[in-house]
Amino acid sequence: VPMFGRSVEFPADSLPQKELVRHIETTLARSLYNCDENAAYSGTALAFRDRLIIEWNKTQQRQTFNDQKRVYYLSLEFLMGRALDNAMLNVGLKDAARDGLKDLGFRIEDVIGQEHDAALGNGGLGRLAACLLDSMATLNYPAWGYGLRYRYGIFKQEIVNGYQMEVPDYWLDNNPWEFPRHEITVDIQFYGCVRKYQAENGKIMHSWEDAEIVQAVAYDVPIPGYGTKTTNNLRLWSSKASSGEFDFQKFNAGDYESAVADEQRAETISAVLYPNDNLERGKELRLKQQYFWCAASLYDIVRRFKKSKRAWSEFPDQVAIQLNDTHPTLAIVELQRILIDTEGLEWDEAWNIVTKSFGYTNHTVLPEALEKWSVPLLQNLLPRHLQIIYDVNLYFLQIVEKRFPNDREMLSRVSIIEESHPKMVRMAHLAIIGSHKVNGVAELHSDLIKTTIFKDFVEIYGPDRFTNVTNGITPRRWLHQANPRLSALIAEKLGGYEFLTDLTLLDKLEAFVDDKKFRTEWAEIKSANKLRLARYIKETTGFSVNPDALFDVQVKRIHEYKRQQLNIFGVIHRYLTIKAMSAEERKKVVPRVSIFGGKAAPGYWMAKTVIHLINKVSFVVNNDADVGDLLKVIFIEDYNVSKAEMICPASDLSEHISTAGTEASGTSNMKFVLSGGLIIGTCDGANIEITREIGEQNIFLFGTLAEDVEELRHRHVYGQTFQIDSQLAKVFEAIKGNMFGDAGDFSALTASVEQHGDFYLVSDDFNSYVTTHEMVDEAFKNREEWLAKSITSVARMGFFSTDRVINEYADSIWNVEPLEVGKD
Ligand code: 26V
Repeated sequence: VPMFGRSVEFPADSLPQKELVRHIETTLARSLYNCDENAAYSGTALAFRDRLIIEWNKTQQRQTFNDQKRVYYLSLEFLMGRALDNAMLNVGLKDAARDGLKDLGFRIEDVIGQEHDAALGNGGLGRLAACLLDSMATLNYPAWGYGLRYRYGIFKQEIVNGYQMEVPDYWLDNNPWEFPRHEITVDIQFYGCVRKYQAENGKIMHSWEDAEIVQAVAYDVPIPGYGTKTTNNLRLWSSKASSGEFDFQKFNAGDYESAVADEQRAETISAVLYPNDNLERGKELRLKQQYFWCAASLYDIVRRFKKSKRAWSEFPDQVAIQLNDTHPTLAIVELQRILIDTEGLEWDEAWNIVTKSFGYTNHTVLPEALEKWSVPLLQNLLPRHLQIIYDVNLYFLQIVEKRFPNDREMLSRVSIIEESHPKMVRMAHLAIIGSHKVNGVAELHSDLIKTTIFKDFVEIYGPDRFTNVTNGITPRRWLHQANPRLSALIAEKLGGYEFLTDLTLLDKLEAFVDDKKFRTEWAEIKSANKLRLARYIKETTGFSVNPDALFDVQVKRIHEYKRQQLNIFGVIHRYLTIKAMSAEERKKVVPRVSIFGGKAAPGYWMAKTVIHLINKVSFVVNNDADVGDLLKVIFIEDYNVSKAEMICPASDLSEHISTAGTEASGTSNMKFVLSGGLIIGTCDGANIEITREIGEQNIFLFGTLAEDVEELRHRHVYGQTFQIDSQLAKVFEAIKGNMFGDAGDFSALTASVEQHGDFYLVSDDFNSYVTTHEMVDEAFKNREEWLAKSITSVARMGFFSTDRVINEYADSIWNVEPLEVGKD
């Protein structure tokens, strides 16, 4: 089946092999005789990089020349994973590279496997940003990503004696995918004070003085689109000591030590990605990161706009800035500051430009994740910004007061400033007030923010400021790259790979659901993917798993709201049930492999305890010969993007079981279904829309509904007695009886349910969870039915492409048009 790609356009004498050999011999200065897999990787990457650069330059030239509205996606996280396979797919010529490498004695998969993941993100939010970049390039939108170039990405997880250990992820050496732009730098100010002065025209102005300066240096990463020449830019900022007068003087004065210390302090800003996901800690360094990156990006955006010599009023017609959560909210304040303090605009004129330019995406309703910065901290670090925030708040509250006279409660609820000790700046309020659109990431989530955390703002601004854009995933990485055989089988049936750029075409697969041969091929691909995972599990954990067993997977960040504890309690229940069975009964049991993976934030004790319990259960169950193949429990170390690419295609069932109303969307649910896995899930996030699309007969839903959560929680705390589910009580007895090692290690987990109000409703949902798993077993016994569900589900997943997502943002929030490269 012919692929998209551009191979036809390259002359035959410049095939990858020739180029990669040239790079190995000249760029890397290595002989082919001592070329190892790593050198083969570097040579291949450089060969493909050459192709990308040409189109990247062309794209940038054309976008500059055309000078139409651009999108700027500001995100503190871009969880890109590996780049080579993606570059091969988008440039074309992967087959030629495979042959060339084989000639040299390498398997292309092994060479691709040499690349270190670019892991500049925690989880869903960062990976979403990466999928959106892929779709923006594929759809030819003139778009830039802006982020931080962390020296250390998310830590590497090692499991030692069942405990998580964190190892630094130093990933920058020999990264062929980034281009340092030492000539593109921005001086960023911190601390100092504000001076008022009278300008020549008599106007009172403000200047920010005596600030410390840190330099931002741009590093660019090409983002190729698929089936197009568009190659967009991801600009990551790295911090460096500014080589100003100051340290020069120190140097000359012989104060070498302190000059070096200053340098290190500056470099610390972009040193490390904060590994918390959904937990705000209010650390000064994190605030520095945020401002450093916002200010550098804004300077860059404004500089580009000013080149076109347009009037400031045209800024929102040229620039759309999307805020990925509240992390970049200071960009709103920074633009206002530039416009009034440096460009001399009037407040109202400036503020009008600002609000028209920004859009804000909310990714969580968890109160502990909502960012707040203390006023004293801001006062010290960004004195001028704090003044502007107070002014924004003043004008905003005046408007609110007019609309809702005498409602002091309302004023204090919506104020940007929380009147606590110390006072706090509520970043979400600032983001809403400074943007023209606010969106959630799945229907339920977008409804929830309108009726709970942002309810007052709906009353103030009306419902039109709030909208929904349901998340998606890029089918290039999550179908074609991760599951090439499934992609090829689909292409064969559909007569081409057009579905990779129009995922709704998958619906044509439904015509083949009853096709016996097709079903067999479908099943064979799933088996092969499971076999590969089984081999990986054997290699990395030493445990043998039966590849014919039902593979039940939960991989995602470990968090109480995601309820891995519910899963492992369910596994223990299954273990106890099997142990109590007669030999005859055991014959009817569907063999299972329960697979877990995910990182806990280093300071999140409860999450670490969950990891510990999973590993202890794994040890006990897997070594229990009496249970054998009927149940195995696996914890996969260091779950990341490239492991997800191997794991998702190998699942029969995956778990998306958050307490209803807590998971904003979830995106791995989509990845699993798109690879033919079924899911067990709660009515939460995008599970609800997945159900609507694929049909409720094709998904295993269970548990409390979001609308009932609050009352149950209230009852747990204030009700007569708290009755724990009887089956769960047996699980707790086993834990307390030291079945999985010292029960004291896990007392926080059982106490959370029994004594601390079971906030996540583990006990309430336990029975329906277990019962639903029994239905899964029954369904799995009927192989043909199961396959029909699998195929039908994939066929109906067209909606969940980030291509659809990007078109929605472009139409309803950004108002930008695509621009094709290579066309006039
Ligand atoms: C928040 C914070 C708080 C401050 C410390 C560092 C930090 C780092 C990340 C976050 C983001 C939390 C929000 C988040 O990751 N949301 C996830 O977004 C996904 C994409 O929209 C969505 O699928 C998940 O359901 C949602 O949990």
